[in-house]
Amino acid sequence: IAAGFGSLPLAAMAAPLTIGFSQVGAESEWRTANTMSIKDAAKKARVNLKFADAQQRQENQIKAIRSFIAQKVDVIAFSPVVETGWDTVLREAKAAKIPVILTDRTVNVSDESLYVTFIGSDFVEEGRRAGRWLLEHVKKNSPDSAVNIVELQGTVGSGPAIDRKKGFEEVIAANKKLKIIRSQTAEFTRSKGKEVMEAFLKAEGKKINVLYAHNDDMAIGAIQAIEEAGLKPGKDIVIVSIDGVKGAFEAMIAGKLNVTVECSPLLGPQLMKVAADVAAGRPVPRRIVTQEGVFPAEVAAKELPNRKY
Ligand code: GYE
Repeated sequence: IAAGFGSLPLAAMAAPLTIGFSQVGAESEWRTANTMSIKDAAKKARVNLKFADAQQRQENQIKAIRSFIAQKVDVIAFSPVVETGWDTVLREAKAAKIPVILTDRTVNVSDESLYVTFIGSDFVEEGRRAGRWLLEHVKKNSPDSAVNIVELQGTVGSGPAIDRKKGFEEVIAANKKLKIIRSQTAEFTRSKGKEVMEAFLKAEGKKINVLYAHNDDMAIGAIQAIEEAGLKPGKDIVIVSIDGVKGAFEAMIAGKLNVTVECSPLLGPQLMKVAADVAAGRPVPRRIVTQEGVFPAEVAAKELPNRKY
């Protein structure tokens, strides 16, 4: 028989790739954009996507992964809500010979062969970028005063919360006048961001000079709390956050947020490409890092029309 289309085995022609994807939840604007990116890219790549929302609970993610194994999907992808506690279920996937791709967040496992690759941002570097912006801002605006910082952390035990704290602390250590006076989780959500900021304001009041929020949604929630306390966000309290979602650009244009460090959620197209490579047995890099920038309030109006999330 002549080589070519006619000689392809039926399975290779007919069967689209099936990917089981376990998403963290719908906690932030970032997450919504990430989910859309994955669903859109799957459609474009004609991938059969089985999508499960874990509502921020690890046990739901473990259940979803087990169900993907039972359904014999070609590839499992997931964004792990926390870093630890994945060894058992990932060993089950490995035993079933289903490759696992991590997107957005990574895991802490004893056996590195439990996943093929991790596509996502460098969260320590994002924390450093936030810290560097603040050091510069302090140098220009108030080089001689003490700077009291409050910090809203992301989900306890999650990669971005751990790493964004670490990178920021590492950089601000260069100036002893900068001090984190309160730090608490607000679970990456607006409502918690508002609630925890209210508590910070009650405890520390006008002592607070800076808010560092691990994501824009918590910063946006905190902005409401600051306004309700009769203070001016972006002025009385300088606000630094991470993600770069549209809501942050709007807050910057309104003068209520000072800077956002970009973290791109648009991981769908890369995931589809890597999943196809993995399923075909082609080698893929162990780590795929997202490219990102830093956007201060001065450029917000010019940049907003270019934003895709
Ligand atoms: O920054 C936050 C989201 O894992 C990078 O999760 C992601 C983070 C993002 O809820 O907004």
